[in-house]
Amino acid sequence: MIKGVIFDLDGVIVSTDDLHFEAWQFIANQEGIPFDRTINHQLRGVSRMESLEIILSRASKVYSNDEKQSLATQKNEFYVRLLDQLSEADILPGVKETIRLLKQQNIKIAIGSSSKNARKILKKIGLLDSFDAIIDGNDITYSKPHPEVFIKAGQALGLKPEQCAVVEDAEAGILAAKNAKMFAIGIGPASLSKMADKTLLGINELLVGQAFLDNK
Ligand code: G16
Ligand code: MG
Repeated sequence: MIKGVIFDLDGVIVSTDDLHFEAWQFIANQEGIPFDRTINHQLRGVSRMESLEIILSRASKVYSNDEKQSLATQKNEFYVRLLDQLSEADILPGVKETIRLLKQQNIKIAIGSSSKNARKILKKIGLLDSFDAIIDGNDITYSKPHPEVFIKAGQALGLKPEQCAVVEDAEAGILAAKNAKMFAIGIGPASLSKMADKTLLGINELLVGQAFLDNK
């Protein structure tokens, strides 16, 4: 029986993909490294430093750890400035209704995000106080597909893994949910995932017949 739903943030609650893209493109251009939306897609759900490594794998020069740290900081400063444009209007369709429905049914809800900017993003879109727990990039040592973020979110809700469902847009996140022994729901790009227990075209489908709740 599912008693809690853990939501990924970027790509599930709000789409910051384009903002990450713009910020990484600035770094890639500055360094003369090829970068496009296909490469950006590989960065979904992946931590900042791992994202940088993926981008630098196409560079002709070798970067020192200090240089990498500096690039990651520059990217984040650029990205955080872009986050200032976010508002409640950027909440993805169906999210607010889904939260309301789950609360009505006494289902606990949490955020399980790789982003160190998760609280800032939630504040900008007006959802900071909507969740029973928030576990983000500041709380974890290992990023998705490691299950740490979801295990900690489940614990913060006071629930066992089998009582939790995870909603994810990234393959790495679906794997993390399965590694946490939770029910994995893939939306958006992850709706193609073979590892997901259930796939939906959008979060609003969670409302339809409470599909996944009925299943468990
Ligand atoms: C998000 C994004 C990733 C990003 C990561 C780290 O994860 O999907 O593209 O690299 O956070 O973000 P930051 O640089 O803000 O710490 P999620 O798990 O919310 O999808
Ligand atoms: Mg995501």
